[in-house]
Amino acid sequence: DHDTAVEDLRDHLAAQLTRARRRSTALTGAVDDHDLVRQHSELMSPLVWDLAHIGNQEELWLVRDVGGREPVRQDIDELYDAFKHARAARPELPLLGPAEARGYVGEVRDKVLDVLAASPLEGRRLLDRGFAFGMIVQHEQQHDETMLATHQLRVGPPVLDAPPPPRGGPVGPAEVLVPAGPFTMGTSTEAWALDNERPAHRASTGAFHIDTTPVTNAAYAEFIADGGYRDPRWWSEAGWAHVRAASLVAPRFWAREGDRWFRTAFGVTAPVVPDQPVVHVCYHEAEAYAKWAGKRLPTEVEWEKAARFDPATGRSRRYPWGDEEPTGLHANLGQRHLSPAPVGAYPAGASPLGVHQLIGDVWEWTSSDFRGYVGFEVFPYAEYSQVFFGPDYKVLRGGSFGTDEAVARSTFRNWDYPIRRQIFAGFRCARDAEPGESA
Ligand code: AVJ
Ligand code: FE
Repeated sequence: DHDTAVEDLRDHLAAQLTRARRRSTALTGAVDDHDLVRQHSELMSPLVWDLAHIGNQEELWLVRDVGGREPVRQDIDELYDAFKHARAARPELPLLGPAEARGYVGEVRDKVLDVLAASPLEGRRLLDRGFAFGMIVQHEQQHDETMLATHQLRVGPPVLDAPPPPRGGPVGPAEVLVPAGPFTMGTSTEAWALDNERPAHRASTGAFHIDTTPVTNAAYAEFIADGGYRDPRWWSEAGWAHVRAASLVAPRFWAREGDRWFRTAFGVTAPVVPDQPVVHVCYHEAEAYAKWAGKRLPTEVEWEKAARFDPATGRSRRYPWGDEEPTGLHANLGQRHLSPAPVGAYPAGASPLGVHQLIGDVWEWTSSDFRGYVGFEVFPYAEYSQVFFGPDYKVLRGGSFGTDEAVARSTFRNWDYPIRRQIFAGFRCARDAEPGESA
């Protein structure tokens, strides 16, 4: 009945908050105080900023707005407003120190669990199906992935640990044909979908082929060996300008020794694994590879159709494999492993058309700019999505090994500048079907 359903939702929300906090605690507890306050890269905040910012967002939305309680630390709002200070400037701010930051997030969390226990979880849109709590869970998990990227940029002995990913397996043909026609894109019913995923709407594509797997290290190394980084034919004008200005010769964290490539990940240097998806490439590199391969990147619409459309029923699924939540058999998510898994490692996660590893492993660059869908409405704040709409950002889809399952829906949209490589981004290719070619 209704009361039981509300109690179940409350338990679920508390469990998700606790799970996110366990991860934040592990990521910030793995290093000493010096490493917490240090800036490991101009592109990233000090880890201690992320930690207190997680607490501050939680305070703003759940303690003050939803709970209507007195502020815990109104005096620090400005320090942890991401729009007030660029990441590069954050180490110079009078931030909370490591012990203070831990105390602060703990105090906020205690109040939030109190607010949750008393909340009717209905009555205003922000509370509907626990949205505000879900938004804060996702906010924390997204910053946890950002902190994982900071760990990847950190220099020093390894501090994070995880079992290796499962072995690869057969994946069938290299590409599949997705039929032309409309499908339902986006969602109006996913409880925790963020504003930019809404509303559900009909979108259409022509017939296209899409790779059944992300592009592997082995395939990408062929592009390098073929002189891809030195040949302007493969690059857009902006891409060619960038590859020269930044002296790019290989994915970030790759180094050559003789004729072999090595890769450093989380403090461990090892030979590049041929059948793992390539990771830490920017949009320009993805686009150049695709052109070299005689293909192109998928649009965002094509990516979502490949990930959700079930030709047998005409329905859009929640995930490529169906409507059930991800498990460790479906996808490489949640920092369960510290690298992408070899292609074919998740046969249970394949789509109806046989496309593998759309969810998890690596974020996938699409050729689309980040824009609101027709019918987009800001909810609950413009600084989550709307202020980023426009031609400056490219959309990435699917989530990485560092993305939590609370975030990695097949409608979820990520975005970044086309030059960025510190995120866990790779790609897969697509191409138009020949005229007359049909499934
Ligand atoms: C959706 C990953 C681009 O980290 O900038 C975190 C998520 N928004 N805090 C980001 C986010 C506000 C966002 N991305
Ligand atoms: Fe944030």
